[in-house]
Amino acid sequence: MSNLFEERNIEDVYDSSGDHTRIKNLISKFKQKFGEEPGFLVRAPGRVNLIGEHVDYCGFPVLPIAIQQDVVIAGRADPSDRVLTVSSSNDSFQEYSCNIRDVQVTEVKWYSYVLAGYLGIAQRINSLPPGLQLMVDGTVPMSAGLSSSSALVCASALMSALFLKEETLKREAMAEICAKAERYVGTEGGGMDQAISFLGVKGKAQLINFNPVRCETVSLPDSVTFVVANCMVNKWKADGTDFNNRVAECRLAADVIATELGLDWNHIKKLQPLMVATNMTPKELLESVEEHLHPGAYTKDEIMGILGVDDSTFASIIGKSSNEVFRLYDRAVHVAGEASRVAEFRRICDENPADIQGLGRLIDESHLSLKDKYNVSIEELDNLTQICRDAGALGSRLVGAGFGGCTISMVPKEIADEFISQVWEAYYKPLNISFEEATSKHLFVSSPCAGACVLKVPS
Ligand code: NG1
Repeated sequence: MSNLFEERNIEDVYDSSGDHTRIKNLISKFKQKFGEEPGFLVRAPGRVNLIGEHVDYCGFPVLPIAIQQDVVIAGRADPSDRVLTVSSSNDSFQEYSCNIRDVQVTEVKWYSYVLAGYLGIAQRINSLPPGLQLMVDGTVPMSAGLSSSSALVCASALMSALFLKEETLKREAMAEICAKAERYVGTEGGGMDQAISFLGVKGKAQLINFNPVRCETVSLPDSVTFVVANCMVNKWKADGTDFNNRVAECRLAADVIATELGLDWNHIKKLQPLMVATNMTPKELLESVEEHLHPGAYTKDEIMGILGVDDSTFASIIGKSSNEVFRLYDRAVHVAGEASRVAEFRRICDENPADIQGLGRLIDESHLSLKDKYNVSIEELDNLTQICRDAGALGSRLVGAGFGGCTISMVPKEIADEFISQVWEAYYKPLNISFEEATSKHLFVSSPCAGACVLKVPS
């Protein structure tokens, strides 16, 4: 993996001439607005997670790829050195500007993610980055489960680190800074998106472990390709509490099982550390979930009784959740099962890559569990995954947080074109979306790309 701060030629990063034109347009818009060329250009990609959904915040490994769609930020030092200006190449995004001493995230707006990246670096280095003039250009579909928000945070943090000349920061450290920083904006994510945005490798998937972040490169079978399809229902996750509720339920599940096993729940806040502390495998964790948690909902009083805590301690455990009842059993069954599926997926890729049917089965099982145990699917995602299976996908599932957004399907390479035609016919045509529009924005093959980098400003 290249040094994060080494400047790379646009031609070496992007294959398509469309992207070269896009970057040139960004530079000329930047010049129009700020009167000078940008000093730096940075890029951070979105991601598709192949398997391991809703397990990163429980501490379990995930298996994503970085994608071609990304956020590029052009930036130069603010002449007064006191002002941070965040603008977009897309005029429909409102510009934001403030004194650098007043940068804080108080609301969820598109630029809040840029502010979060800036603040993340400021906190880590214990020094404010200088005033900056920034212009953002993004191609990651928003609210689609492909991590447009994290791409913004990561690109902004990279730009801030560049201006502070903090060039010793490693990709792993940047991932951790950005995972923490994105929590200013509202969700309690586990760090997958920021990690793959910095640690993506061209042509490979990455098994990402947490605490601390570290990666193992995984080769995918040559005979398959991965196709992203958007169900066209947006989910703006920072607006709702659905996501944070799931995080709280997993935390409580770990605390209750730890207590039932005679451990101090205060020391075990996630399911993965619980598994490690008790020397269990993911399969044994599943057995433990079945033994120590009951199906159906837990009330707050019931959990407070088990843990022996008062209202205020309970409130501090559940953080940003607003739940009244907690489905600990179902959530923990999903997490333990999904953790096993990630391990099995990786094992097949390493030891028996011809078993593409086996990989497809794991992807389908993941979707079923996200639908029935984690309750993060919606009808449109279920229909679209079924259409994808009917069109020849070996496995298909929702990707990212769910509640809308995209699906990922694993498809034999030789039928990829036919697959895309059939999915368009069955899902997008009835929505009056033309084949050209669907395949340029909503339905596309996604190959693993490299992670974030600094781009050479073309002369
Ligand atoms: P997206 O798809 O970007 O909403 C979220 C979390 C991830 C992970 C997935 C579910 C953030 C920034 N991202 O992703 O960490 O938990 O859901 O696997 O909160």
